[in-house]
Amino acid sequence: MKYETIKVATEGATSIITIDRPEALNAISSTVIRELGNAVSEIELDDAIRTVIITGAGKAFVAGADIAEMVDLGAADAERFSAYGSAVMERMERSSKVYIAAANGFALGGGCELALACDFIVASAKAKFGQPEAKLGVIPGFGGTQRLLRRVGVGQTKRLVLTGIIIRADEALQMGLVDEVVAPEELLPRCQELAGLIAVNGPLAVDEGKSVIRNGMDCGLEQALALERKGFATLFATDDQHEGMAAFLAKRPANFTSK
Ligand code: CO8
Repeated sequence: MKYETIKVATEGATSIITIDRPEALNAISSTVIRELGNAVSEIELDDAIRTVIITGAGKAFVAGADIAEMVDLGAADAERFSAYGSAVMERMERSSKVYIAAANGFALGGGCELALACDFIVASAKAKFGQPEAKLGVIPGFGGTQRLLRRVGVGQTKRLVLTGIIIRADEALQMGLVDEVVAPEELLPRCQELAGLIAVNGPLAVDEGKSVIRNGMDCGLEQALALERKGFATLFATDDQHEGMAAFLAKRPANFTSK
């Protein structure tokens, strides 16, 4: 598919999506979110792709939703924009692919929310994070209040959302907003390395693990543990479980078939 505001490059089992509006610090316009949604759907259908790295062109990851487009939005249009964007983020979160945010620079507002919808956030030491929407008279609208809450707890979420402060990558790491901080030149290689570690594992196991963690987060411990038990047992009905264990015992690499 041809895109105007994003680039998609696939190499082996990894696709790299680059948000490509550097002149506007990769702000998420309605075109960006539509194209991102289309790319996510297209990638979902490709069984050969296991991981997706999302990054930004130039000095920013994504500096938020496009303020020039939002300034004159009415409430109904704002709700449509928010619902569409939230659905894209949910599709990533529920995807069988593993999404890695390679946060190369400013990840603000909708940009921070996009990173939060990924499974891992790896940040360049130069990256900056924040939810500055209150400075614009609004609140996050792509799931930020809720995903931040689940990642960093209520106190830090309020600190970010109510003050709108912008924090450095090392502080984001300390509070658990990001998972790793690396030197700028190491960002893509590290994300590709993580992608490689995932790609050799059983696809059904990775999918099940992601889904149990995602679904277990929103229920009580007992119910969450039941989800884990069910997922664990389900995998024993697959060829991949037998292949993974047989390969270990035979001291050879596993050849998973997703069956
Ligand atoms: N939207 C539109 N344009 C932007 C945005 C943005 N979010 N961010 C930067 N730009 C543009 C600037 O206007 C500027 O354009 P121009 O060159 O034409 O003047 C260009 O990008 C470069 O930006 P700056 O000159 O400002 O660059 P600096 O390095 O001086 O500053 C900052 C970088 C600090 C990142 C600064 O650009 C900034 O504060 N940007 C806005 C950050 C922000 O407030 N983001 C939150 C937006 S709201 C949001 O994301 C809500 C998400 C939920 C949506 C739900 C739907 C309703």
